[in-house]
Amino acid sequence: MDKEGSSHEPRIPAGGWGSIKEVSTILLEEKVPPQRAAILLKQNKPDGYACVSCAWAKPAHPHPAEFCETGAKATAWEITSKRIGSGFFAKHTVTELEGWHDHDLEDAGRLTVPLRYDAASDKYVEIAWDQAFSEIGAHLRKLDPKSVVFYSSGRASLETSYMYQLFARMYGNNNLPDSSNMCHESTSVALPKSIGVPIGTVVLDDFEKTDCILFFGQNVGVNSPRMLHQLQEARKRGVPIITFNPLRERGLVSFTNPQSPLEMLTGSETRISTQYHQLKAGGDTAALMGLCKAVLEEEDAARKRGDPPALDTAFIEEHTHGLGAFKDKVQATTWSDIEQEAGLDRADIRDAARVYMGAKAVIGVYGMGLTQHRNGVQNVQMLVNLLLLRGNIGKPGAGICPVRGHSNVQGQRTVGITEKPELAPLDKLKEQYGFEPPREKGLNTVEACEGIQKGEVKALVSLGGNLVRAVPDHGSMNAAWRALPLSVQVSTKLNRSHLVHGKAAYILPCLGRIEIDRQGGVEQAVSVEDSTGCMHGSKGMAEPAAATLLSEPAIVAGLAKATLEPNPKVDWDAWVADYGKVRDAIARTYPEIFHEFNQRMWTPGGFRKPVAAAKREWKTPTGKANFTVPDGLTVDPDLQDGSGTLRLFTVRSDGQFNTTIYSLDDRFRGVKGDRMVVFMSKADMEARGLRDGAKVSAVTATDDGVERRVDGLRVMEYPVPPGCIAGYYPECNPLLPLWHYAKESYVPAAKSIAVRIEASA
Ligand SMILES: Nc1nc2c(c(=O)[nH]1)N[C@H]1C(S)=C(S)[C@@H](COP(=O)(O)OP(=O)(O)OC[C@H]3O[C@@H](n4cnc5c(=O)[nH]c(N)nc54)[C@H](O)[C@@H]3O)O[C@H]1N2
Ligand SMILES: Nc1nc2c(c(=O)[nH]1)N[C@H]1C(S)=C(S)[C@@H](COP(=O)(O)OP(=O)(O)OC[C@H]3O[C@@H](n4cnc5c(=O)[nH]c(N)nc54)[C@H](O)[C@@H]3O)O[C@H]1N2
Ligand SMILES: [Mo]
Repeated sequence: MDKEGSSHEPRIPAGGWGSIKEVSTILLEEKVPPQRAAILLKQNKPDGYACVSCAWAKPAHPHPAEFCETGAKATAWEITSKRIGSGFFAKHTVTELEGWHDHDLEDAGRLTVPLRYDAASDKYVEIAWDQAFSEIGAHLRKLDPKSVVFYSSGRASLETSYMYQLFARMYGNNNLPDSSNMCHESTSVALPKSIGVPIGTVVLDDFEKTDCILFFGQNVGVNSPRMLHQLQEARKRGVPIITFNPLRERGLVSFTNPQSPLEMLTGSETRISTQYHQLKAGGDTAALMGLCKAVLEEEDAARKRGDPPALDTAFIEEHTHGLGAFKDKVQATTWSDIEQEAGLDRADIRDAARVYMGAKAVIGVYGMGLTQHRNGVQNVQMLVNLLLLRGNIGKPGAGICPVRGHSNVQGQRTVGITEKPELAPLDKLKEQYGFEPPREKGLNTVEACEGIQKGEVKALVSLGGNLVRAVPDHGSMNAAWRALPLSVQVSTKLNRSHLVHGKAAYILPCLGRIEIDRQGGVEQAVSVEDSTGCMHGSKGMAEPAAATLLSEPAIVAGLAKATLEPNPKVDWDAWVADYGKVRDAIARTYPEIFHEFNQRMWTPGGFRKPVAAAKREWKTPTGKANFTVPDGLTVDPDLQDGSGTLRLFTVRSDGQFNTTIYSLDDRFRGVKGDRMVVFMSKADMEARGLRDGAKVSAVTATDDGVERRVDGLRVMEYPVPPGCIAGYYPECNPLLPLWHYAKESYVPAAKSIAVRIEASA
């Protein structure tokens, strides 16, 4: 375990001076004047705006500056002084823009006017808002509702999202895929079966009470840096943090708090992980099986010795179901199989188990390292199994903590953005709005892509995001996308999805959440849900990028009015004039969660939605928390280990937010000016006769007759387990087959792609 260093791995802690430098650089590059930059002090404050970056919890008693490097970059990116209007589009054809790098597209500036694609000139041309709405509405009215997809990326507010799902359902489908389908859907499928809720059970307070934290496949220093405050405080109390991750991620190694003058001056850093296990990508079910095996072995040994049990027997008896079958599976699994699949020694797994058993309250944190695998659902359920063995769900300081991505991705599901009709309150919508909601299952993201490939999907409306770049299989998807009869993008910045567009294509530019949203002269507020199920109000603070922009609620209402027959029970205009009325409507649909929404939305720290499992109430068919028996350790039928195949997992850097590339550097991994890299172990380089810096191609190792390759990758020697390599998302997405997704949840298995490496000629 804990193998230090290679030629490239920087020794810097997360946070620290590097973080401050990064923030000032991006503010300068985006030409954000100091008085505008000052609004950063209102980020994630009870009277401020909710950061547009990640979904991590917002404390009731925030730090003086409750923002991180990542959040400050996202803010600078949105409140940039750069603008693109009709002049920009008159200058550049779409074909020319296609040759631009993703970074340069978004860096051109904020979109300011509604645009329609003009095939004759191959350019986007300005169009009036009313005309855009009426043309799109006329097009949608002609289509079979089943052939239209309403995608959303997880940033739009609760108010916008509620209006959007209602629009889709009144139009006639449940085709409401979202970014969560590529992200934590494995969580949303796994947890209800195991513990009867689709979300995590911990709140911030639990981090103050815990005495052990397990970390599986989540890169806190880059993707949710504000959480480092909780981890640093826990470490100061001596709480062990045990990490399972194939890469040694700097933010999981050490942290210097940029908000502590003393730490900054003395250069002192907190060691974050007390144990760091570099398991094989896809080895988590095996590692978790090993942890459970060590606990169950200790239980037997303790019984023989007459010592207190290693299991929480009272909890298991009263609250769980299925331990017997799970135990049989654990016993039937050999240590040598576990070692082989996890790529870890049993002694190291036992070390981790010993610390786990020594703790009274344990939190299990995880991210994409568990969910984006063929067995992503099982990975999550195995973590639950481990926690259940010692009663670590539903008591202070303990629980399961999926770290969500987009700032309101969890909230969108809460207010009805889902393709699964059983998760939406259809009867309630019927009663409230007097229409017959569609009952048929809608398309998720993978199914929407399949539909686009087959030509069955005729229109794609996107509320944010950059779907064409976020999905797998760019080679075939890009071509299929261009055959779509209609694409409509509600966006803040220019991206690939505007260029790889449908035959009729519209870009509808919107206000961002950081901007002041005035309706009839009155400033409006919106709300979002964080990773811990807490709802927060958010008030824009910056002047809008352009007077021509509309808010997201106004755009959704504009589309709905132009598409749907009038319904006396849905007054879209009244909702746009006063978002408080949308919140009243949400409260009527979901009274248990959102009662007195308008009064409670400014509660410091947010108001929490009820999470039954956190109170040890189990809304599962057995009425208990369920142990789940895994199918087996073999990670993935699509991975053909051996014969020179490597497992590629795709990761993010601190220089990006998903497909938004702020910079080509990755300061935590020592990459400068180029994201076309592949991180490889010394052993795998030697086996292939590759030098550091060698140029290679990656080719997907599948036998479906499709060639998937990415050329021009530079090899970087890095401490990653032999047999596994890492590359960047989205650059490596052409290698990911669309059919390579998690069973049950359909999350593309972006963390385990079988590839071969070929030296470039
Ligand atoms: N700065 C920044 N912040 C972000 C984002 C961003 O792009 N940039 N994106 C946002 C979004 S939408 C999301 S979903 C989250 C994503 O945040 P994370 O969940 O942290 O996602 P990733 O960076 O994709 O990968 C997570 C970690 O999993 C590890 N890993 C890879 N394969 C495996 C495996 O098989 N097992 C284990 N145990 N670990 C593995 C990788 O080494 C990496 O450290 O972040 C959000 N926040
Ligand atoms: N290989 C691989 N693929 C992956 C992943 C991976 O780890 N590996 N991760 C997956 C995950 S977890 C996710 S969540 C998806 C992300 O997929 P998406 O959510 O679809 O993509 P983003 O890159 O977040 O979208 C960026 C665009 O959103 C628009 N935007 C920004 N702010 C706003 C706003 O306030 N309103 C509106 N309307 N638009 C706005 C801008 O135009 C910007 O260009 O990608 C998935 N794809
Ligand atoms: Mo995500």
